[in-house]
Amino acid sequence: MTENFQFTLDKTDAGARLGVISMPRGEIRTPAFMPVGTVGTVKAMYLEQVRETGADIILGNTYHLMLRPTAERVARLGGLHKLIRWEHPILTDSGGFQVMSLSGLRKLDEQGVTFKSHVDGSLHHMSPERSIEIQGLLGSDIQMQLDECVALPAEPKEIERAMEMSLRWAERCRVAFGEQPGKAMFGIVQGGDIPALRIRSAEALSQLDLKGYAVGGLAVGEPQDVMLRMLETTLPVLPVEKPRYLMGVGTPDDILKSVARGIDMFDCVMPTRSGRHGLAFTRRGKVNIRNARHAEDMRPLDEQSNCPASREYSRAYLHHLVRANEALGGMLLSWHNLAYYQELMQGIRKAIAEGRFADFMAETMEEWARGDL
Ligand code: PRF
Repeated sequence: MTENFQFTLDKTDAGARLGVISMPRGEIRTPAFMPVGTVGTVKAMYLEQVRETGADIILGNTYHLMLRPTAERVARLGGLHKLIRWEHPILTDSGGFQVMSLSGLRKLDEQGVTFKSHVDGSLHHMSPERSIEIQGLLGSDIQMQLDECVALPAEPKEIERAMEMSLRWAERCRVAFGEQPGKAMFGIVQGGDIPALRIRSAEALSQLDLKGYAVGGLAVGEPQDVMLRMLETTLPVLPVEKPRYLMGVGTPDDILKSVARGIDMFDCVMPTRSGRHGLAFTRRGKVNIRNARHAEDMRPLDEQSNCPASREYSRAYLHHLVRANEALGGMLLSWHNLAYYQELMQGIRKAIAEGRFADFMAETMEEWARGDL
């Protein structure tokens, strides 16, 4: 544990990086997967369970929490960590991405973004400075700059305009954040699917000497090979000694291939959202538990797992719960999926440490391809 935010890169193997982020609230072993706790809850999970699966950090959302229960109220209640009972690090997304995907009526210009709440229709304005202020009120350990993410496909001019504005917002966020020992603000690379714009964004952000860098604007409608090519273009431009976070990604396959290109951190709703819809991620690929073939199968999802949801509950029972729309079905499958994602990250870290990441990746993908037991 350290007083300051610190990233130690321990080893690189076949493009993959093994490291540790140390900060006052704890250590984050990288490559790391961050479960998404949008409104102050990792949906359908107790945070004790989330921790037990191996999560070192969770994600919260500025957009949702500013609308309800509001940042000022969270601050009066002692901060997000205390309110939700999670003493480990929390990363908060800045709000821009969620405004664009969730709120109605929005206007975006140099000053920031004006939008209508999806909760009660009220009007709100968020500038880069206000986003940082809110993330501070929440007590977030890793705060993200406000940015504009353009969905793909998009016109090059539009991608360039959003990327350049995101750079100006990064500078404003850096000033607003100031010096906060033990906390960090990350910049976000934009630039869509255009290599020259990705490079321009990564170079300009590197000049700001931030504590870490995210790659945004990917997994927004482009094919996986385009996403991976953008990582290959972007990551060599970023400083090696800073953590790199790929926002909103992804499937286990996306994660493995992105780790191979040098990504250190991920977040995604996929394990929890898919779990609530009856989809399980396993060592043997995806399993749709709603499928009739599970109706009388008394085997668990994975008898080798450490997670009780994976090891002790039958597929027949999970199938029944999900079909009957019972809350427990979503709870057990979210638990199983988060455990699987953390088991994957643990396997990745161990493989890098032992210098066999390339073999681990090939074997893992082979096992997914073999299909369900
Ligand atoms: N920007 C921010 N949050 C994000 C994204 C982004 O580009 C993405 C894109 N995959 C997910 N979450 N601020």
